Amino acid sequence: RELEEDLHAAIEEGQFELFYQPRLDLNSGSIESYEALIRWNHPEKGLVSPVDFIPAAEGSGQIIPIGKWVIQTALATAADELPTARLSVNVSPVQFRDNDFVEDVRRAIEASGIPASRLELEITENLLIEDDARALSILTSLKAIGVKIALDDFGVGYSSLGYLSRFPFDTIKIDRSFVSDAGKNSNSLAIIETVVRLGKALNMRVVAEGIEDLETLNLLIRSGCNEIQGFLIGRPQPVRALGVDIPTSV
Ligand code: G
Ligand code: G
Ligand code: MN
Ligand code: NA
Repeated sequence: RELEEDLHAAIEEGQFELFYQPRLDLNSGSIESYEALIRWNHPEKGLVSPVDFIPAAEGSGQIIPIGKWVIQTALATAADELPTARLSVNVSPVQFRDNDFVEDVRRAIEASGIPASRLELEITENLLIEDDARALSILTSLKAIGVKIALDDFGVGYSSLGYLSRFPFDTIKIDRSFVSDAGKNSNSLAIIETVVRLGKALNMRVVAEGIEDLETLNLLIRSGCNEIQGFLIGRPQPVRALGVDIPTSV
């Protein structure tokens, strides 16, 4: 059977789960936010990666109910299990451009009872390429609700510095390809340091993703970025497992 057919049952039968990966704030030295990452416990195939089913879900439109479930579930976790943390969730371009998206986000936040500022939506540059005016209008409406907006995977794809001046981002997430390279490629490190300065000048937080070893950790601490994320800090895990192997300070 096609993955797409199985997706129909997945929400109803509770086969999706959110994992949470810590983001370490370098100023306070503590974990103040987590990125929510979806996992699918498929009845026959076992754990299916979002890389394999998100494209199918986007093609079939299933990404709309799935994306809604992700936001509702992350907010419920923020209310019940992680009551002081901020949570970021990934938003698909298809979901972002759905006519009901802003209203769905607003309602989910209202139902959860938590401040909108504790939710950050991660979007990618490729979502901004077409119809700038519509993207700007959606982002402006989201900002009016009070949610934070992060530009994910920054520096790969159709990066345009113009996006940083046109759109109201709170956070820039430097793509992990630059981070994993920083120790051996001085150009990658120079790009990271420049994005950090750019973020400061534009009043946006800068998060470096994909820190896997101590050498990279030290480079990134010195780069002056605001937060770091990566397997060294903590792997994505179910909420019940958080705190087991996560350092609370560096
Ligand atoms: O967690 P992992 O490295 O397997 O994620 C692989 C990809 O799937 C990443 O690009 C990530 O942004 C994306 N992804 C993970 N969770 C979600 C989600 O809830 N919604 C969307 N749209 N993408 C997600
Ligand atoms: O596209 P996005 O940045 O949302 O992708 C997040 C994905 O990156 C998650 O699926 C997560 O599993 C993965 N990830 C997080 N930290 C690391 C890391 O240190 N190394 C690698 N290789 N992947 C990571
Ligand atoms: Mn992300
Ligand atoms: Na990313």
